[in-house]
Amino acid sequence: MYRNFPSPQQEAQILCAIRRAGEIMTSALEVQDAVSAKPGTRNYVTAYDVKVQKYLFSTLAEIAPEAAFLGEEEDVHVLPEDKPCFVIDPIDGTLNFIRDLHCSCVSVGIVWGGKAVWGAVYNPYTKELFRARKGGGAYLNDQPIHVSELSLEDALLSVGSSPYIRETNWEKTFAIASSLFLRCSDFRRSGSAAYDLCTLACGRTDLFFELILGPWDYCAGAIIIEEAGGSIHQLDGAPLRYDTGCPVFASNAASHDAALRLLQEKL
Ligand code: LIP
Repeated sequence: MYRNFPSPQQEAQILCAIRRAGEIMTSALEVQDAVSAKPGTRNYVTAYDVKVQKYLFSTLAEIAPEAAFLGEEEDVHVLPEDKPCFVIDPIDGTLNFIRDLHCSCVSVGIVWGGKAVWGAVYNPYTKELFRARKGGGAYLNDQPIHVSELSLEDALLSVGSSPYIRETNWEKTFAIASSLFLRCSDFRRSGSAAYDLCTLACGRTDLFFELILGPWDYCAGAIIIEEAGGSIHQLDGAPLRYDTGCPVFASNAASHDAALRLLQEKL
């Protein structure tokens, strides 16, 4: 059922809308005057997060009226099982966006029957558009991408710090990061989980974990990693959930088992 959605025509229109959403981000003015707080520690949202989400919801509804929507900036998050659902983070890396760090992305995934079946992540600062369809491969700007073949000892680790609930997670986050850091080549913290998952999919990094993320953070990146030959699941090995947030571990094939063993020792 999912192989035919979105159709090639719909996909072209969706990707055009995602690029336009990126233009809304990069043309934003006075961002720091448009910031408000959300529940949690230093959890921010800007008027541009809301503007991009509204734009994508309305535009994609015209392109694919058969689909439902779940967006980070909604008050209530409901994932229907019986139809395709766009799962959207309008600006992933909001703090980076507020501080003009040029590492924020538009992330649009499609979940159908509880699985990610299509996804696109666009970094408008680097003009990098990552995309994948289940069974169709993964691409960066229409060029095929694949995870690296580096083992744990040569792996570059991306870490997510779950800052909004740092009080309950920081010790485990830093324990896992330290344990992996002592065995791999180094670690990075970009501030955008969606971008971290895509850099893993194209072989620039090799491992990623974050103790809690929303489905909008990882939905698109998950199908892109899977189609690029990598693996992504919860820290205990369970499949990702899209009806709620969950912990995320992603890897290339070569470093997966050794890294997961080290990580699970710290759970
Ligand atoms: C962010 C993620 C990041 C994570 C933050 C937040 P947001 O997404 O991309 O990796 O550490 O807690 O979830 O909130 O900027 O869309």
